Amino acid sequence: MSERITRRETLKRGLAATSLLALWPDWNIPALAQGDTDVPFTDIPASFNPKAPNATTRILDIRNIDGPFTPTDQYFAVQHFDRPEIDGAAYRLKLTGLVHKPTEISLAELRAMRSTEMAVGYECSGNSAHSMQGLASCGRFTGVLLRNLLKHVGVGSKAREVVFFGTDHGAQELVFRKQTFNVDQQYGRSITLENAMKPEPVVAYALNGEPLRREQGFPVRLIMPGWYGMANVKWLTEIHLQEDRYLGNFQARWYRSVVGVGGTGADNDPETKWVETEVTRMHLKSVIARVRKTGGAYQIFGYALNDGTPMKSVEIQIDNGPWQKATFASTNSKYSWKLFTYEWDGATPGEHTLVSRATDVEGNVQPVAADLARKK
Ligand SMILES: Nc1nc2c(c(=O)[nH]1)N[C@H]1C(S)=C(S)[C@@H](COP(=O)(O)O)O[C@H]1N2
Ligand SMILES: [Mo]
Repeated sequence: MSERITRRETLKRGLAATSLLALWPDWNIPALAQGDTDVPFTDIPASFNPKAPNATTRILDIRNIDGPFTPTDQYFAVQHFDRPEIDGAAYRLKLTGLVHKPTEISLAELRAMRSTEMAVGYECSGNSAHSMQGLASCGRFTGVLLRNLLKHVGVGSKAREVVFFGTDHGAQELVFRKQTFNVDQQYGRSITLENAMKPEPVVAYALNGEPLRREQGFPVRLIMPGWYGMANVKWLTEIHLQEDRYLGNFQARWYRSVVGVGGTGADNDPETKWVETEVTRMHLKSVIARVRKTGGAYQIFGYALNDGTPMKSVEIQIDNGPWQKATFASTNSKYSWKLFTYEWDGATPGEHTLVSRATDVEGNVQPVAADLARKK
């Protein structure tokens, strides 16, 4: 079940104007105050039921987003194996490999180090219309900057690669040159030492001011602002520095994608070159989460994500009309998700198609449906 890079679906969202709704004037007002109603979407997959997640996945119902940070008990949760239960008192984070002094750090010691707080939004690279774009959240994470931890133990001169191991593991079939091996795989991901020393990565122990919950990686996880979710290793047990590239399953085989460059992207177009890529930083994406009505006023609301490059705009297109600029929430920050609203004047009864499109200051534009034909 390798995950593929997220495609942005054209958000065909129908508005049935027979419903009664209300506007959304302020973050502090709870969702669906008396008289408020959300306009029903007509494109919700029949299989979608956020109230009945399976044991290993929690989907955020994005229609209920009511502030910059996802409440801890709604925060989306994804992992490949069983969620380990770790004793916080006995926990030690191991720093091993090409470090000056291999070190074990307790949770208390980690909490006593200089801490950093960061608003970070991210999505699973498999987030799509199938999960109603609910494999995404935004939280306020507290922890220690990875580079401070690395400086604390001393980085060996040959170290090039920083590997993060989760406690979780499980049996997986590994097919190599047509031979099948049964291996016990541990969740592991690596980044270059250069990326590790950047000022963003956080070894986090709290979300929204509370200790991480079990499903969020208690007691300690990595947070890589601007990256897809797979980079944020939960139940972090070891940080290992090495010279060679790390080739674990979740680094070297999964989280890969094939992208068509040039041409039309049609399978038989010789102009299109197919390139294998690695899933790393988030691509520009915006999602319409709901349409809510107050009196006669309709408000479109959604979130956008990217790699942290300042976002220039999110635009909304209604029924193939002109692109109109949405307004960013003042609470947005560099690595948070970017919430936006658009006041929709003149909504008429019947079904409508709403599309959103994000653009960053470097001129990158979220692809539209036609561009996505080139991604496989
Ligand atoms: N240890 C460990 N960390 C993990 C995973 C995992 O299976 N094991 N899954 C990753 C994936 S694919 C995603 S999308 C994010 C989800 O983070 P969340 O559950 O806090 O939302 O965790 C990542 N970290
Ligand atoms: Mo993921």
